[in-house]
Amino acid sequence: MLSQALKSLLRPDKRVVVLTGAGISAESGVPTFRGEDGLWKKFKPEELATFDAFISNPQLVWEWYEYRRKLISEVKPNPAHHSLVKMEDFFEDFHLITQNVDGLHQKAGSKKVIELHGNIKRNKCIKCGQEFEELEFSSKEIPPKCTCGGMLRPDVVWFGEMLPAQAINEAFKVSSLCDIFFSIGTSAVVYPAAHLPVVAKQGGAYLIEVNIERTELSDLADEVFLGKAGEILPEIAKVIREA
Ligand code: BV8
Ligand code: ZN
Repeated sequence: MLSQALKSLLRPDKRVVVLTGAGISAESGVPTFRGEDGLWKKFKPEELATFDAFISNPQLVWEWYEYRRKLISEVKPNPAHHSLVKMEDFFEDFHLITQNVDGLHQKAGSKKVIELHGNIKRNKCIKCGQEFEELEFSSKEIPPKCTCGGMLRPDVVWFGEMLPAQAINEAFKVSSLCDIFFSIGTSAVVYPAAHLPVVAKQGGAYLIEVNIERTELSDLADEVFLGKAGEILPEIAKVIREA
């Protein structure tokens, strides 16, 4: 299943970067954004995942995130997440960059996770910026209020908002320097995250895509594994273990 070229590359001294998207959490039961059962099916991104949408309809946006938080609290990491933990242990220089806000990589045991789009469990005050971990706030209002009186919002990156500078800068740096870049379960349409595999390729990395269908990135990839991340990644982890 793995090419000879890839097998010869999978050595501990290789610098490896992995970028994941909603597709890696699909087999855990978390709906993707653009897939058949996608989150956007019922709603449209511009209606919900933007600051303007929140200001014009805070209750609707807050309830949407509460619905997603509840769903995510009931799901577990799947074999794809667990395989990335094994890869993190195998490679001396390994970075996991995720667009997901579900925290499943950390739940699976990944130690170093670069969260480009924030984390759905955390909230922050739109006035003073104070961060609140899950369920720390007491007010029963929807959305809850901060002690300073400001409204709380999910601490995720909405469309049109800047990504956390430290996270995106580190992501570009490690992507430009790596030997192998895996793009897993992402439609590669959301920027600037979708630029990372391109930067890796420009830096001379071997680009691998794992997805159930071809994407805008597939033509640029050195290898495309069409199939479920939960089935393909354990295969790759097995080859690494036998290396
Ligand atoms: C920025 C957090 C600017 C919130 C998310 C026009 C108008 C407005 C904006 C733009 C525009 N054109 C470009 C932009 C920029 C915009 C953008 O890229 N828009 C796209 C849609 C065109 N980007 C931004 O706005 C970013 N900010 O650019 O700032 C700026 C610049 C300077 C100064 C100030 C501002 C912010 C982007 C972040 C948005 N937040 N999430 C939340 O979660 O609610 S994005 C959201 O999409 C998620 O994070 C998600 O991860 C991400 C990407 O989607 P995917 O992960 O790829 O998920 P998707 O469903 O699309 O695909 C799943 C894939 O998995 C599929 O390919 C499927 O085949 C595959 N799959 C399914 N099952 C499996 C599988 N693969 C393997 N195994 C399986 N089992
Ligand atoms: Zn506040």
